[in-house]
Amino acid sequence: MNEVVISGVGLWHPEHVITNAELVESYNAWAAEENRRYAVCIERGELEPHQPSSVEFIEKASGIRQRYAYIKDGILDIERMRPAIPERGEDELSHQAAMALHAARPALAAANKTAADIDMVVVSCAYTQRAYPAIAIEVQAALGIDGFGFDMLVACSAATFALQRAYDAVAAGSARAVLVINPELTSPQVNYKDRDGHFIFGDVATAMVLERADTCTSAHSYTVLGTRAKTVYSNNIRSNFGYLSFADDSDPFGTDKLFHQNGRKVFKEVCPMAADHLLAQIETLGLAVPDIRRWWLHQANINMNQLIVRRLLGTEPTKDVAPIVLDEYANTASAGSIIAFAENHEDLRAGDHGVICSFGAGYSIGSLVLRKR
Ligand code: CO8
Repeated sequence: MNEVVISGVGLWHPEHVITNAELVESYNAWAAEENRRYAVCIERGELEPHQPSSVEFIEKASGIRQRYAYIKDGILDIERMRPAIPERGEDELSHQAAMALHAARPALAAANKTAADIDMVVVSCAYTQRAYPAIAIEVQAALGIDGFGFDMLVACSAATFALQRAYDAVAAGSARAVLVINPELTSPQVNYKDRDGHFIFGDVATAMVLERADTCTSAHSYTVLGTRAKTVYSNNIRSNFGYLSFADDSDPFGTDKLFHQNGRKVFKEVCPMAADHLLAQIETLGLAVPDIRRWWLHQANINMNQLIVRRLLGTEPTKDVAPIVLDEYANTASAGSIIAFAENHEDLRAGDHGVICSFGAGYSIGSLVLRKR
């Protein structure tokens, strides 16, 4: 088996920012309008009035202060409450491929690689904007890569699961180098009329290059010591969006077709699963918690990350040991742990260990243990 390294990472975020204050102002205006419209039903007790959202709750419950939006237009408009993303023609670059390219190019540059070095492209994220042709093949063509590409969907673990497919391919020799890209365009799936979830997600794109250690010329590279994936079926995080809507006579734009969750249950069930998974993963490799210099964890909720790190370390987590990017980016589905890595890896010294880990819908947990070279 070949020794496999992560040799480059790329991160791109859209220019548009939505603060908690903007989001809350818009939601509360919409809620007040709905309460006015249905005042008679509310008066008769037939409907519950919408309660206001609050900036304080969002920051305390999630750690999120703002998020990036690929297209901001429409999201805060109470007559619309969803981004107004113009449709592109079949002869134009798709939105998600455009996002993917923004992250792929810096990842290739960081790895000192060109299109000619890459054999496999994986676009892996929570949603792809179409079924086929794969976004990965569109990106492959745009970059001029001769090889193959495919899309993968594993919700919040899309990035880590794709990195594991890349690791397997390079280790086995079926690809010399792999480009894994996560164009997380989450805003079209957010229900901005749902007080419990309107603040959770942001848009971003991340990318990584994996290759054989003997071809690596990057300034910062990490040997992948091991990978681990786990899934356990749960309905607690769900989106029913899909192609059957055309045939099953359900409302293709119904709220069940958007992201919805039982956040409390997710919190309670996923935290212990993730902590146990991480412990088992490092122990398999002969490592203990004090051997891990940095934990690049999934970014869904700051309280969740603190609980997991406290359970692992037995002490209060610091941002140096477990960086948090939620405040700036919000939950970016599978890209969160990769953003944490992208912004916090160059200071590691040769021999330092780190762990990338995702957890979320499915349920799914994916991890990679790395050693700086
Ligand atoms: N403003 C003010 N008050 C609010 C608001 C709000 N916006 N929302 C809820 N409240 C109120 C509630 O009504 C409740 O009031 P009461 O106590 O009177 O009933 C009170 O605040 C507390 O509510 P919760 O118990 O729901 O609050 P929590 O502290 O649990 O926080 C969270 C809610 C932030 C949702 C938290 O439960 C959480 O983050 N859980 C983990 C969830 C998680 O990690 N999910 C993973 C989702 S991501 C994923 O898997 C990928 C999916 C694919 C991507 C999708 C892209 C769109």
